[in-house]
Amino acid sequence: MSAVSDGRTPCSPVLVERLGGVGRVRLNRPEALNALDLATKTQLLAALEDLAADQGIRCVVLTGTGRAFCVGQDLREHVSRLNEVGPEGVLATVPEHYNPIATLLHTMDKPVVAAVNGVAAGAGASLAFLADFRIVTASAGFNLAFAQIGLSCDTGCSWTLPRLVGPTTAMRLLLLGGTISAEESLRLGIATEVVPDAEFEERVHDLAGQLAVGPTQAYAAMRRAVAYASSSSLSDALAYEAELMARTGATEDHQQAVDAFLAKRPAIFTGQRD
Ligand code: LHQ
Repeated sequence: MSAVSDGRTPCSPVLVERLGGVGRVRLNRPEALNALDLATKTQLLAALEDLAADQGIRCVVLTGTGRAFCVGQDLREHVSRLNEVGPEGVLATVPEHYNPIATLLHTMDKPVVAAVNGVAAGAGASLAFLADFRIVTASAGFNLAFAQIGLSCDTGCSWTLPRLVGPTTAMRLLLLGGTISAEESLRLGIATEVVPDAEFEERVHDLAGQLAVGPTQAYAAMRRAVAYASSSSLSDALAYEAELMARTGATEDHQQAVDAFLAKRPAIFTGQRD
């Protein structure tokens, strides 16, 4: 496990671990429920940039230390910054930090797993919504906390949440707030899986390991195709699918996988760009 800065700082707010093709980013301010202060946002963005660019990393896991996944913006820092620089200065963190973090999580060319180890609130919930999988421990929950502090929503949740749960439920969750349980998040389509607390780490490890030996280029293309199709016509989506099929059809992974299929042996994917 290494900190983003020098690999040795024990109290770094963001820890990064690379193991077997899995890059795990751990928000590490348990005393503040992994609230996002400036250092945490800066290091989270840097960690995601590193992992996105690292061809040896074929799956990214985002999780938290302690009893929370992430409770969004650090409101203590927010209030003191409001007093120092006013709303315009403090809200610049949205385009400066939250938006690039959201964009990276959504566009990196590898699968992203949110390992929701505890409560996810505000922008913390939004981060989880950007992942391909939300593995949620049974005692966790989600809270769209923005309205309770008189703010609109951010970090992409106006885009992700209605796509996950539909517009009616998205508006209920945003306007009324409150914590929804892991089980309700599963029923609503937010959680991919809810796992008993004792089995959570192992399930995340197994899933990330499975994704990290998968067809990374095909996974990347699927992420792009689904994102593109969500705001395009059918004919444009078909054209983009054709382009991506041509690209993935030219990979070594595809060639060896169809050979393996015909030879009735398991495929071994390298995930490399050809
Ligand atoms: C916190 C926080 C927190 C600091 C709990 N900060 N300390 C973008 C741009 C710029 C500005 C603003 O925002 C954004 C995006 C956003 O993310 S806005 C949304 C910010 N997040 C929230 O509003 C969530 C606030 N927290 C809560 O509603 C609750 O704490 C939840 C539902 C997450 C958990 O409830 P409990 O399990 O009952 O825990 P608690 O409320 O007792 O909190 C424990 C401690 O953590 C407590 O401190 P204390 O010193 O009393 O032990 C809280 O003050 C602190 N804490 N969230 N975001």
